[in-house]
Amino acid sequence: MTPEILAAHRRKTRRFFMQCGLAGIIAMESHPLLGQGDNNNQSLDEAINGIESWLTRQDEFRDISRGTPLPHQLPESAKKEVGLTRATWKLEIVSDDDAPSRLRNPLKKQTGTALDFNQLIEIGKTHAVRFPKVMSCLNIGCPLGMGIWEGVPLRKLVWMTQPVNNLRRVFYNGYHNEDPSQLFRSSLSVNRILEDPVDLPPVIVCYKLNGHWLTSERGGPVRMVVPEAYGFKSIKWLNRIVLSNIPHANDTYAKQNNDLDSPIKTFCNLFPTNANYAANAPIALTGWAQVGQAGLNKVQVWIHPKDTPLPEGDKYFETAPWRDAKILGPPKEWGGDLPDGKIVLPTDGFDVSGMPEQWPIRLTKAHWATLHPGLKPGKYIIRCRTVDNNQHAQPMPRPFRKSGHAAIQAVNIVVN
Ligand SMILES: Nc1nc2c(c(=O)[nH]1)N[C@H]1C(S)=C(S)[C@@H](COP(=O)(O)O)O[C@H]1N2
Ligand SMILES: [Mo]
Repeated sequence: MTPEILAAHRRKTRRFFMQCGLAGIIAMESHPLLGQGDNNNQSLDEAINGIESWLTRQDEFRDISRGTPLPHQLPESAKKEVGLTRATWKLEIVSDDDAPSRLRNPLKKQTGTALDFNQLIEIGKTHAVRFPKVMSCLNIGCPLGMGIWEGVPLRKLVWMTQPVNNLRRVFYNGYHNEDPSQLFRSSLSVNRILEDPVDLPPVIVCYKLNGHWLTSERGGPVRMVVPEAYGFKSIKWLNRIVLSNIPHANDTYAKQNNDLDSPIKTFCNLFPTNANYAANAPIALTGWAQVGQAGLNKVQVWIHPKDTPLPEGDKYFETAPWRDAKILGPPKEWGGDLPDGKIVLPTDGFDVSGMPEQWPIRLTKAHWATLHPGLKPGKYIIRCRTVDNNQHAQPMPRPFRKSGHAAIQAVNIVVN
């Protein structure tokens, strides 16, 4: 690294570790910066400088929207009519006809008691919460975007209906062109809504992302956001919540063989690499890691000559000579088009000065970099993997494809 970049990185890293106390400083000193003794590598500097921002602008998320037409592409007049604007949005919270919960006060359009946007914002004035979360699709090997999501805990709205008994499951959907075949529904145990598991923020009815009103493409005016879950639980264009006595999940996503109860996994990828590298010159590599429920302890890289056999009987390459990469500290700028570039406080995981309480932050994204020693001419495969805070190396402890993508990535390169 050039002295300036190293200095800047040290400054921000020191500032960060001051917040963590002495243990953090020791951890940092004994965790040398990239490349052990090879701190003058321009290609590594360039790669690190080119890394995406930590937060994603709303319009730069990858979009997973269903519907014909896509609800966010309806003309403004149609959006107004169907309740997809802040001025016309209404949320119903009702009992399930087939497995009724007893509610003293269901919120219904018919009786004029459905919740509107102003009421939601009013509740938000005293009860809003914000937390960072990576939006990630169970079936896609790359996070869709990183945001700070803001909204009202769903339990506040559930309690407004004055439930009495027979309430075990809560399911919900968004606007779907009023066509039953387009319904995309998700569900939660009522217990997840009423009480948060240790360390997790509440499930929220969300109206802001990165400090701005939620855009139509991101599911605005209002979407559900479930902190620890894959994207399919975070229903967009939310307009109906059903309180039910069914004892099981009834998500639309179950129909495609997805495992509905899987929290997001820890796994990593490389940013696109060169196809060719010069022989005997260090190789700069960078990438991202999704920090799942079990946190992120390490990112590791292994470059294997293509014509050499892989370790036998070792499906997940546990015996391979993995090398630790460096997990980069908090960035100087958060990105994501935050108002004034600042984290709005309070936000879960950030202290009163707007600095992260821990790094990397669980259920978000982190970035990493490494300088791999130069190689002889030949064909190689680069692989990378995470190790979580329970010391499980990717794709363990939950390797099955349909509980969330976490396959070890393999990238071909040529050295000549
Ligand atoms: N109404 C509705 N909500 C939805 C979906 C959908 O198709 N319709 N897709 C879900 C899935 S599968 C994912 S991964 C996330 C993606 O969120 P994003 O489009 O904001 O990136 O939205 C979820 N919410
Ligand atoms: Mo998804």
